[in-house]
Amino acid sequence: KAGSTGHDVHAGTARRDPRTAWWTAARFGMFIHWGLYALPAQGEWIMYAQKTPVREYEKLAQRFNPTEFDAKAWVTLAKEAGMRYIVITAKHHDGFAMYYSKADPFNIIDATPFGRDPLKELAEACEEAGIVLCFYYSHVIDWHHPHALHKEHNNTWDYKLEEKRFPEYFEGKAKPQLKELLTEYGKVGLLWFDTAGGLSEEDSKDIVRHVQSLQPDCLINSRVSHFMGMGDFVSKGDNEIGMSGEDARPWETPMTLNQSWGYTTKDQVWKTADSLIKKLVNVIGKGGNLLLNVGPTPQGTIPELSAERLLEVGEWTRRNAEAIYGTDGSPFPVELEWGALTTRPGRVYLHIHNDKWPANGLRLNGIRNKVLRAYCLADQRQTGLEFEQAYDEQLELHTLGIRLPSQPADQYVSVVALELEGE
Ligand code: H79
Repeated sequence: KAGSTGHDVHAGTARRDPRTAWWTAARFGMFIHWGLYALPAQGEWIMYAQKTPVREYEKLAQRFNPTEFDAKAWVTLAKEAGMRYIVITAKHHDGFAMYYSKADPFNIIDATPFGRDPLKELAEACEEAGIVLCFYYSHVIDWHHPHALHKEHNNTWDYKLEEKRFPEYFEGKAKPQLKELLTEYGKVGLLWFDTAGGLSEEDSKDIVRHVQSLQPDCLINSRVSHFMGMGDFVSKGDNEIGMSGEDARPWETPMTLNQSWGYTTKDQVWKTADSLIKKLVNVIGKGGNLLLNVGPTPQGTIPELSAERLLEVGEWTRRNAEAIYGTDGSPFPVELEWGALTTRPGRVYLHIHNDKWPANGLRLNGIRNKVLRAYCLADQRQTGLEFEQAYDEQLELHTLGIRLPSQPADQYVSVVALELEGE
């Protein structure tokens, strides 16, 4: 790597940071939005949207009994999809803890008939499967707590804004609950904070110090604070795919499978496996991670339409693992009209969209290294593809032309691997 462009520096820096190395190598994670809001099945904002009184919303807990919850099944699905970490809502904006919290009785053990701690069970299943467990925690918005105070989205139907004393929430609930999550569930890969609107710089720094004092290696996402540069990695906007090299820190795209996060029966607009795979290679080709969401049912299962898509994505990630995990994004600061590109030392992977298959061959300029071999990753015999390298004196450009098979070798996106001389 020349290290001469901002992007090269970015990719290299991301990989060199030992704290974030596991996360950038993982590339693909499962986001899980699960809570009491699964019961009304209209997404995780229902309490706010309907201004449901706290005493009313609490009644959902009495009916929340996800007896079909099977942590192993969820972890197996994530693993089969090719996901290497899980981020689950320990507490979303409704303030309900999906684990046994001694800091607040509004939690799954004290308030529901279920009698089990799903985060404990997930921690065990993840440990066994080699998946990194991470927690989403809504640190500013909490519609259940009388003193939570956000810039915009507060419970103003039960509580008066002018009577709120934020420290009573921050010190009395948020920080103690974070301590529980960081001390009772083993090693936590990262904490995913959301919507910090109104959180002071002082409180932002305080919560980062709090996390780091309990688990120094636990990563924190940028949404912990609206103050610039906080957090170990950048969470882009929901469903937003970032450009490479625009931030010095590693980044991710949080993405939905349909158009919702929490379980809903209303939204049935599902991304296809085809488009999910293209979004995955688009993100990793730009050097980012994809955090792809499922919204489990009140029974504790992952909706069939989600699971079947993830399994199809998993067939593809299994065949193309070499071009995904531990790779860097493209060093070329341009959009590639045929797809995306990832690299690792001595290798380049061309992720070619099948519907843009260049039947006449593919040209790629700018690779200085000698190409030793080219083949389709999905071709188990690794049949060599013909290619031609040259140097165009006039354009001062290293050119490469690869003759591709007439038909794509894989489903949806076909990867061509190039073996290079040197790194
Ligand atoms: O957890 C998911 C969302 O619930 C959370 N972030 C993702 C990962 C989120 N918190 N705040 N926001 C998203 C932005 C708020 C958007 C809103 Fe709306 C627009 C609130 C009210 C109007 C979206 C549409 C939510 C309710 C209606």
